[in-house]
Amino acid sequence: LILSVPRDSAALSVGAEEVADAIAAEAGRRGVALDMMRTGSRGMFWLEPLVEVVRDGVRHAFGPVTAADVPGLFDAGFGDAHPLALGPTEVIPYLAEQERLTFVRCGITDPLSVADYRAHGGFAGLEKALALEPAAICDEVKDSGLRGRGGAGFPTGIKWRTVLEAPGDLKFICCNADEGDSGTFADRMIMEGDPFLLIEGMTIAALAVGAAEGFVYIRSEYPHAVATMREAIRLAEAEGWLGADMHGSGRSFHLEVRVGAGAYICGEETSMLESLEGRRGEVRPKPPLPALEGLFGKPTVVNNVLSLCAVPVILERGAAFYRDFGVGHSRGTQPFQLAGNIKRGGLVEKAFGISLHDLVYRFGGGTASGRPVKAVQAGGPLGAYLPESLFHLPKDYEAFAAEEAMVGHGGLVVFDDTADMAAQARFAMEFCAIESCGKCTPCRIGSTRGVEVIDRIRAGTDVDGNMALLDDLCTLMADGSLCAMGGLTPMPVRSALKHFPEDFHRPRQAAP
Ligand code: FMN
Repeated sequence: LILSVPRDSAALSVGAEEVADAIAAEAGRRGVALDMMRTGSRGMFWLEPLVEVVRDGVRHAFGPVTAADVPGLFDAGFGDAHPLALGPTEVIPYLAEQERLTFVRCGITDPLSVADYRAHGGFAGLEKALALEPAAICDEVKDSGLRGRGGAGFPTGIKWRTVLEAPGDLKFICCNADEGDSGTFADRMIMEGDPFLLIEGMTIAALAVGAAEGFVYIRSEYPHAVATMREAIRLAEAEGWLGADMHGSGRSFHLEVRVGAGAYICGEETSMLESLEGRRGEVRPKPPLPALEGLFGKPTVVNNVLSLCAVPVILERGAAFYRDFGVGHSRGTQPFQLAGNIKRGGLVEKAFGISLHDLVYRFGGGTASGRPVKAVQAGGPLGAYLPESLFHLPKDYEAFAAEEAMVGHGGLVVFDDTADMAAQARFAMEFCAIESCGKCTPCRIGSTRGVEVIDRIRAGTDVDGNMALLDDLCTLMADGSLCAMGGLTPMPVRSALKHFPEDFHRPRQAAP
């Protein structure tokens, strides 16, 4: 019996470990020879724990499986007649309709087997990069159209070029794996399910800019990701893919994991650098850009996990291959993450250009509660609340910006019609008040005043006067904050006011 059970945190949180134990025990009792592999998650969370059994070389899915289901699954010979049988995994529409470039191995391979990674095309991008000049690697990434997946959407190749051209012998690659956005989990899934991909992407970045050291900054809430990354680094070093004189190339790259202490602001890149240097996570003014004066004042690449994980396939298959996916200035694919009140939550990697409607309904199946969808918050806690009338919007950085919204890290949090958008607007200000690093006044004080003003509006006190005050405060925070923490907090507030005025006891404006 050949099967796999995920060891991803999402699967573990709903009992994957108990299922794996039950399968091992049952196989032992029945004298069945068992070959069980622990994998990452396929990203279909409503089906976790998802057990996959290999029959005639094809993986067949069963889920969601509990430990109590295990004897029955053995009785049925893990056959198609069992009520939990889902058929061949790859033809489940949720998976079959995706365009997986980054998540191509996740849930399929053993995350801690270099051999398995190699057998599934791993390190092919790094092998190409080892034969290229640094500037040529930067150009390939620039030509692919890859933009930063951490939120700001800055072109990755241009950032690398800046670091390459910055003077200095000591340069760093820092991977931002703080993943603080609500409803996001793609960074974690990759680190737990395909950690060599991140190692490969970071190593290519190091070759591109001439860096010899790198750090993966992981939030403390991700203990499994921390452990998996550390072990993967050890294995990659042991097999010569990392460390001194990689594969006889004469080039070296050392990688370490650093664990954050749990602050949303530590995902902001300059704050993350402070934290990496051992200080409290406070934002630094920009300029200087981290690309020129970053970690310990040295030229530094700061990239999100997903940006770095997009790089190997770009090197392996060429910039044009990657650029062929997507629309406008949003090229390639984005691992979108469906969360909140949604029937089929999980990871959907698609080319840019897919509509919100398709993500929420075609993939997500609408709300988990079965009630109508009221809003989607796109791009984390600082992103806009979008009503159904905007669900035609394609996932595209510019199309979202035109509607005062953002794609961000690709997270979507769905709300049904029982949600109170005035309460959500208050929450945005409260979140900022709690998570602000306190360095600048608009963010530190403005957010607290924002909570108070929204409370007065919700209580019906001088609504017109307080509305004007809130608008003024939002402008001040957007224009005057040191970083996008205070700068973007007005986005969810303003979107709630604009799209759901009735929740603030205001009449809906006629469409222009
Ligand atoms: N970027 C991330 O990659 N992960 C995060 O958790 C994250 N959190 C952020 C939190 C705040 C308050 C702000 C203002 C920004 C955050 N960012 C985060 C964006 C980073 O500042 C930065 O733009 C990003 O790491 C750059 O990498 P990229 O170009 O690959 O996206």
